[in-house]
Amino acid sequence: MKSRAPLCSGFIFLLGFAALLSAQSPVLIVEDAWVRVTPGADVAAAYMTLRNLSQQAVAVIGVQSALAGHAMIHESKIQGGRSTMRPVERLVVPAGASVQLAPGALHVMLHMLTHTPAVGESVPLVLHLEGGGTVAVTARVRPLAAD
Ligand SMILES: [Cu+2]
Repeated sequence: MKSRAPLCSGFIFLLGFAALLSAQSPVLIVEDAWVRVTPGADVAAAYMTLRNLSQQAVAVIGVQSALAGHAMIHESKIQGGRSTMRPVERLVVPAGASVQLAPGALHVMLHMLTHTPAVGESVPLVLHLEGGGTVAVTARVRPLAAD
């Protein structure tokens, strides 16, 4: 029983160190971020690859964009021959792994667009991580036919 206290404080020290690390270095890297715009629609979808460089799972719990009044993560699925979407409140990227947001699957849904962005335009996105961190992303607008 005596050896318990030092072990415990060592663990708390480690936790504190991990928190410090995650505050200073990016745990989540975003690659190939792009937005597909449908002319005339007031929604658009953003796609990207999330790479977790850390040794702990990272969860994305929210998205914001200056282009959209409301943004959230969706997952598309084929159900009964029809394509449906459901909100993903918490997208987990396992330690050392990647998760792809791509057409027909996971995507960031941008609702209430402030304007229809032009092909080539840069769209800023902010990913909110569980635990308080954020990741800034710049997504490039590609034409409707892109995939
Ligand atoms: Cu959607």
